[in-house]
Amino acid sequence: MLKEADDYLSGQDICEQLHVSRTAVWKIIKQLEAEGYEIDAVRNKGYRLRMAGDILSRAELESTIKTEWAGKTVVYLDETDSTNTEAKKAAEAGACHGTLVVADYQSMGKGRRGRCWDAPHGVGAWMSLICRPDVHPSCASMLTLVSGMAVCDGIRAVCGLEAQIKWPNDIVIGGKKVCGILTEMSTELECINYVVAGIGVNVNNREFPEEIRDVATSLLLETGAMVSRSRIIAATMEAFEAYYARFMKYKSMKDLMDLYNERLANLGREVRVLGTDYSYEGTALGIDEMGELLVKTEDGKVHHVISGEVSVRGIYGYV
Ligand code: BT5
Repeated sequence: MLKEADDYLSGQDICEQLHVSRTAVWKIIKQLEAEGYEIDAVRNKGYRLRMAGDILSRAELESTIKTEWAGKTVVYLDETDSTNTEAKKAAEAGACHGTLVVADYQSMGKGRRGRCWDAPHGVGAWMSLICRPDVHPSCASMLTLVSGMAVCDGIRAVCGLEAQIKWPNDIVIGGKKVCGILTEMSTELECINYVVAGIGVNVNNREFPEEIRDVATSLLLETGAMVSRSRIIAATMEAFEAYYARFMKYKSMKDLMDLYNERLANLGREVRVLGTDYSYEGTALGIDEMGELLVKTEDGKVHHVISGEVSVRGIYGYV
């Protein structure tokens, strides 16, 4: 209510709308202040939210995320090993489609193939969205691409930064990684039980561990100002919901392919495709309807690269 009010909101109005006592309102105001909100309380006028800063809590997220289903139910944790692990547990226990697990800190953030994700306290949007799509398991990897588009748009909407996608699972700004995505799923025969789309956005990181200093960046480092994590999460959920609907229409990237390719950092670039026992170089032409990356080699042949089986590196740098 405070967020939506332009001016002071009287204690009486709050009490009447929420059907609670003045003392209950006062207690909640104190609790919000303890979480970091700055609230002016003036006699005969009421309460006014002065600054929300970069607060992450369940109440903050639920009041910022304005979607139909994506992130409508939030599980917020101050600390966890990995939001993906937590989301998988919640999904096993029956959490509904659209449940979002968010943590302020991850002690064992996961990257792909057992790699680690650096997820320090208070600076990142570390989140995992549970989806229960009625698609064949072979289509699930495309949700990584859908998530990538959503993060890209979320960053653009909140910060106005030209974020791009490095196929299949990184978001980059100026050639540096600002976000990584790890999609995991549980299947049964030909059906998907659930998919967990794990998204880690570096929002207010001022520094990185030495190993990734040259390749990583954050929204704070790129804009020079603090960015609200809840707004990034909300904008990502909004974009995800819209793109997900378009993905589900054809159960493929058919309707999203062109928009994806517009955001593709690799487009037209020389890349090296690394398989387990082979590698080749070529030009990245964009993705096809199934989300595979098309790479044209010198002999004119177009290869369809499937995510998960290979890695794609830029020949002249990270992208
Ligand atoms: C990824 O793996 O990029 C997927 C990262 C997914 C993280 C999210 S956070 C919420 C959810 N919960 C989880 O436990 N995970 C997801 P990959 O493509 O394998 O890249 C991992 C590599 O990125 C590492 O080996 C480092 O080189 C680099 N890296 C690690 N932390 C980073 C960071 N904070 N920013 C940029 N690069 C990082």
